[in-house]
Amino acid sequence: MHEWPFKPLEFEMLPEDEMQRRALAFYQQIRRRRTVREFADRAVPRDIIENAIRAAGSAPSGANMQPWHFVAVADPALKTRIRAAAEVEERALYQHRASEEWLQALAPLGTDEHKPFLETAPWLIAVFLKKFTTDAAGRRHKNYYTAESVGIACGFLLAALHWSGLATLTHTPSPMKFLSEVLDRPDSERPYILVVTGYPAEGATVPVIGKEPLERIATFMV
Ligand code: IYR
Repeated sequence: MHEWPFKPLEFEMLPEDEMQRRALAFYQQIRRRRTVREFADRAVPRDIIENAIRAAGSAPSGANMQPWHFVAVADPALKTRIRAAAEVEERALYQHRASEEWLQALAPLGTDEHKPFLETAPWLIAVFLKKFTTDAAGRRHKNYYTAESVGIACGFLLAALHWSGLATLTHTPSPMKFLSEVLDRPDSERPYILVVTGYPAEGATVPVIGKEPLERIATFMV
Protein backbone atom coordinates (compact mmCIF):
# COMPACT_ATOMS: atom_id res chain seq x y z
CA MET A 1 0.00 0.00 0.00
CA HIS A 2 1.42 3.39 -0.88
CA GLU A 3 0.60 6.75 0.61
CA TRP A 4 0.06 9.81 -1.47
CA PRO A 5 1.84 13.01 -0.53
CA PHE A 6 -0.49 15.99 -0.01
CA LYS A 7 -0.18 19.39 -1.65
CA PRO A 8 -2.01 22.69 -1.21
CA LEU A 9 -5.42 22.80 -2.87
CA GLU A 10 -5.71 25.03 -5.91
CA PHE A 11 -8.97 26.78 -5.19
CA GLU A 12 -10.22 29.84 -7.00
CA MET A 13 -12.10 32.05 -4.55
CA LEU A 14 -14.71 34.05 -6.46
CA PRO A 15 -16.69 37.12 -5.47
CA GLU A 16 -20.25 36.13 -4.53
CA ASP A 17 -21.87 38.00 -7.41
CA GLU A 18 -19.62 36.17 -9.86
CA MET A 19 -20.61 32.86 -8.24
CA GLN A 20 -24.27 33.75 -8.63
CA ARG A 21 -23.75 34.70 -12.24
CA ARG A 22 -21.94 31.43 -12.94
CA ALA A 23 -24.49 29.24 -11.14
CA LEU A 24 -27.28 30.77 -13.24
CA ALA A 25 -25.24 30.62 -16.46
CA PHE A 26 -24.44 26.94 -15.93
CA TYR A 27 -28.06 26.09 -15.24
CA GLN A 28 -29.20 27.99 -18.33
CA GLN A 29 -26.64 26.16 -20.44
CA ILE A 30 -27.19 22.62 -19.13
CA ARG A 31 -30.99 22.86 -19.20
CA ARG A 32 -30.72 23.20 -22.98
CA ARG A 33 -29.33 19.67 -23.29
CA ARG A 34 -31.97 17.45 -24.79
CA THR A 35 -31.89 13.78 -25.56
CA VAL A 36 -31.64 13.61 -29.35
CA ARG A 37 -32.53 10.53 -31.39
CA GLU A 38 -31.96 11.86 -34.90
CA PHE A 39 -28.33 12.50 -35.77
CA ALA A 40 -26.54 13.96 -38.79
CA ASP A 41 -23.78 11.81 -40.28
CA ARG A 42 -21.34 14.74 -40.10
CA ALA A 43 -17.95 13.85 -38.59
CA VAL A 44 -16.81 15.23 -35.23
CA PRO A 45 -13.08 15.71 -34.60
CA ARG A 46 -11.59 13.03 -32.36
CA ASP A 47 -9.91 15.52 -29.99
CA ILE A 48 -13.32 16.85 -28.90
CA ILE A 49 -14.32 13.34 -27.86
CA GLU A 50 -10.93 12.79 -26.20
CA ASN A 51 -11.28 15.92 -24.07
CA ALA A 52 -14.86 15.05 -23.10
CA ILE A 53 -13.61 11.63 -21.95
CA ARG A 54 -10.75 13.30 -20.05
CA ALA A 55 -13.38 15.43 -18.30
CA ALA A 56 -15.37 12.29 -17.45
CA GLY A 57 -12.20 10.62 -16.16
CA SER A 58 -11.64 13.52 -13.75
CA ALA A 59 -14.80 12.60 -11.83
CA PRO A 60 -14.55 11.57 -8.18
CA SER A 61 -14.72 7.82 -7.52
CA GLY A 62 -14.73 5.45 -4.57
CA ALA A 63 -11.16 5.30 -3.19
CA ASN A 64 -10.10 6.96 -6.46
CA MET A 65 -10.33 3.56 -8.14
CA GLN A 66 -11.66 5.18 -11.34
CA PRO A 67 -13.80 2.13 -12.10
CA TRP A 68 -14.57 3.04 -15.69
CA HIS A 69 -13.46 2.40 -19.23
CA PHE A 70 -14.66 4.35 -22.24
CA VAL A 71 -14.67 2.85 -25.73
CA ALA A 72 -15.15 5.55 -28.38
CA VAL A 73 -16.36 3.99 -31.60
CA ALA A 74 -16.28 5.79 -34.96
CA ASP A 75 -15.56 2.71 -37.10
CA PRO A 76 -18.59 2.17 -39.39
CA ALA A 77 -18.30 -1.63 -39.37
CA LEU A 78 -18.35 -1.73 -35.56
CA LYS A 79 -21.27 0.71 -35.45
CA THR A 80 -23.19 -1.56 -37.83
CA ARG A 81 -22.55 -4.57 -35.56
CA ILE A 82 -23.62 -2.60 -32.48
CA ARG A 83 -26.81 -1.45 -34.20
CA ALA A 84 -27.69 -4.99 -35.32
CA ALA A 85 -27.09 -6.46 -31.85
CA ALA A 86 -28.94 -3.63 -30.08
CA GLU A 87 -31.94 -3.99 -32.37
CA VAL A 88 -32.19 -7.72 -31.60
CA GLU A 89 -32.47 -6.91 -27.88
CA GLU A 90 -34.74 -3.93 -28.39
CA ARG A 91 -37.10 -5.91 -30.63
CA ALA A 92 -37.48 -8.46 -27.83
CA LEU A 93 -37.98 -5.65 -25.34
CA TYR A 94 -40.75 -3.93 -27.30
CA GLN A 95 -42.39 -7.21 -28.39
CA HIS A 96 -42.47 -9.13 -25.14
CA ARG A 97 -39.90 -8.24 -22.46
CA ALA A 98 -41.27 -4.89 -21.35
CA SER A 99 -44.32 -4.78 -19.12
CA GLU A 100 -47.46 -2.98 -20.27
CA GLU A 101 -46.71 -0.30 -17.68
CA TRP A 102 -43.19 0.23 -19.06
CA LEU A 103 -44.44 0.46 -22.65
CA GLN A 104 -46.99 3.04 -21.58
CA ALA A 105 -44.30 5.10 -19.86
CA LEU A 106 -42.24 5.02 -23.08
CA ALA A 107 -45.13 5.79 -25.44
CA PRO A 108 -44.84 9.61 -25.20
CA LEU A 109 -41.19 9.37 -26.30
CA GLY A 110 -42.15 7.62 -29.53
CA THR A 111 -39.26 5.15 -29.30
CA ASP A 112 -39.26 1.73 -30.93
CA GLU A 113 -36.82 -1.05 -31.78
CA HIS A 114 -35.29 0.78 -34.75
CA LYS A 115 -32.00 2.43 -33.81
CA PRO A 116 -30.60 4.04 -37.00
CA PHE A 117 -28.72 6.61 -34.90
CA LEU A 118 -26.30 3.85 -33.89
CA GLU A 119 -24.98 4.01 -37.46
CA THR A 120 -25.59 7.66 -38.38
CA ALA A 121 -24.05 9.34 -35.35
CA PRO A 122 -20.29 9.83 -35.77
CA TRP A 123 -19.38 8.58 -32.27
CA LEU A 124 -20.71 5.96 -29.90
CA ILE A 125 -19.08 6.04 -26.48
CA ALA A 126 -19.61 2.75 -24.67
CA VAL A 127 -19.01 3.17 -20.95
CA PHE A 128 -17.96 0.11 -18.97
CA LEU A 129 -18.02 -0.31 -15.20
CA LYS A 130 -14.97 -2.08 -13.78
CA LYS A 131 -15.97 -4.36 -10.94
CA PHE A 132 -12.27 -5.03 -10.28
CA THR A 133 -9.04 -3.27 -11.17
CA THR A 134 -5.96 -5.35 -11.93
CA ASP A 135 -2.70 -3.67 -10.95
CA ALA A 136 0.66 -3.88 -12.72
CA ALA A 137 1.55 -7.00 -10.70
CA GLY A 138 -1.65 -8.71 -11.85
CA ARG A 139 -3.35 -8.42 -8.42
CA ARG A 140 -7.09 -7.85 -8.37
CA HIS A 141 -8.43 -4.94 -6.34
CA LYS A 142 -12.06 -4.58 -5.51
CA ASN A 143 -13.59 -1.28 -6.56
CA TYR A 144 -16.01 0.64 -4.34
CA TYR A 145 -19.21 2.55 -5.08
CA THR A 146 -18.80 1.62 -8.71
CA ALA A 147 -22.34 2.48 -9.86
CA GLU A 148 -22.22 5.88 -8.14
CA SER A 149 -18.73 6.62 -9.52
CA VAL A 150 -19.53 5.68 -13.11
CA GLY A 151 -22.85 7.55 -12.91
CA ILE A 152 -21.03 10.71 -11.86
CA ALA A 153 -18.44 10.26 -14.62
CA CYS A 154 -21.24 9.88 -17.17
CA GLY A 155 -22.79 13.11 -15.88
CA PHE A 156 -19.46 14.85 -16.46
CA LEU A 157 -19.26 13.25 -19.93
CA LEU A 158 -22.71 14.46 -20.98
CA ALA A 159 -22.05 17.95 -19.62
CA ALA A 160 -18.69 18.11 -21.44
CA LEU A 161 -20.15 16.95 -24.76
CA HIS A 162 -23.02 19.42 -24.46
CA TRP A 163 -20.64 22.24 -23.51
CA SER A 164 -18.54 21.33 -26.57
CA GLY A 165 -21.56 21.88 -28.81
CA LEU A 166 -22.65 18.29 -29.40
CA ALA A 167 -26.00 16.56 -29.08
CA THR A 168 -26.18 13.44 -26.90
CA LEU A 169 -28.34 10.42 -26.32
CA THR A 170 -28.03 8.06 -23.38
CA HIS A 171 -28.91 4.67 -24.76
CA THR A 172 -29.26 1.52 -22.69
CA PRO A 173 -30.30 -1.41 -24.83
CA SER A 174 -31.13 -4.15 -22.41
CA PRO A 175 -29.34 -6.49 -21.91
CA MET A 176 -26.12 -4.83 -23.11
CA LYS A 177 -23.80 -7.82 -22.80
CA PHE A 178 -23.28 -7.78 -26.58
CA LEU A 179 -21.19 -4.61 -26.13
CA SER A 180 -18.55 -6.61 -24.21
CA GLU A 181 -18.29 -9.07 -27.07
CA VAL A 182 -18.35 -6.61 -29.96
CA LEU A 183 -15.88 -4.28 -28.23
CA ASP A 184 -13.74 -7.08 -26.80
CA ARG A 185 -13.92 -6.04 -23.14
CA PRO A 186 -13.00 -8.41 -20.27
CA ASP A 187 -15.47 -10.13 -17.93
CA SER A 188 -14.39 -7.85 -15.07
CA GLU A 189 -16.21 -5.01 -16.84
CA ARG A 190 -19.96 -4.54 -17.17
CA PRO A 191 -21.48 -2.40 -19.94
CA TYR A 192 -23.04 0.59 -18.18
CA ILE A 193 -24.37 2.94 -20.85
CA LEU A 194 -23.95 3.79 -24.51
CA VAL A 195 -23.60 7.53 -25.11
CA VAL A 196 -24.41 8.49 -28.69
CA THR A 197 -23.03 11.85 -29.78
CA GLY A 198 -22.71 14.07 -32.84
CA TYR A 199 -24.71 16.83 -34.49
CA PRO A 200 -28.49 16.65 -34.56
CA ALA A 201 -30.05 15.88 -37.93
CA GLU A 202 -31.46 18.89 -39.69
CA GLY A 203 -35.05 19.31 -38.55
CA ALA A 204 -34.57 16.99 -35.55
CA THR A 205 -37.44 17.18 -33.10
CA VAL A 206 -37.69 16.40 -29.40
CA PRO A 207 -40.75 15.65 -27.32
CA VAL A 208 -42.34 18.53 -25.41
CA ILE A 209 -41.59 17.35 -21.90
CA GLY A 210 -40.94 19.43 -18.84
CA LYS A 211 -38.71 19.22 -15.83
CA GLU A 212 -40.08 19.51 -12.32
CA PRO A 213 -39.56 22.93 -10.71
CA LEU A 214 -37.15 23.38 -7.81
CA GLU A 215 -39.95 23.33 -5.24
CA ARG A 216 -40.86 19.79 -6.25
CA ILE A 217 -37.37 18.31 -6.47
CA ALA A 218 -35.74 19.96 -3.47
CA THR A 219 -36.42 20.62 0.18
CA PHE A 220 -34.45 23.35 1.91
CA MET A 221 -34.12 23.22 5.69
CA VAL A 222 -32.64 26.50 6.79
N1 IYR B 1 -33.93 0.92 -24.37
C1 IYR B 1 -35.17 1.12 -25.12
C2 IYR B 1 -36.29 1.52 -24.24
C3 IYR B 1 -36.20 2.79 -23.50
C4 IYR B 1 -36.24 2.77 -22.12
C5 IYR B 1 -36.26 3.92 -21.39
I1 IYR B 1 -36.49 3.80 -19.37
C6 IYR B 1 -36.20 5.17 -22.04
O1 IYR B 1 -36.20 6.35 -21.31
C7 IYR B 1 -36.15 5.21 -23.42
C8 IYR B 1 -36.13 4.00 -24.15
C9 IYR B 1 -34.94 2.10 -26.26
O2 IYR B 1 -33.88 2.75 -26.32
O3 IYR B 1 -35.80 2.24 -27.10
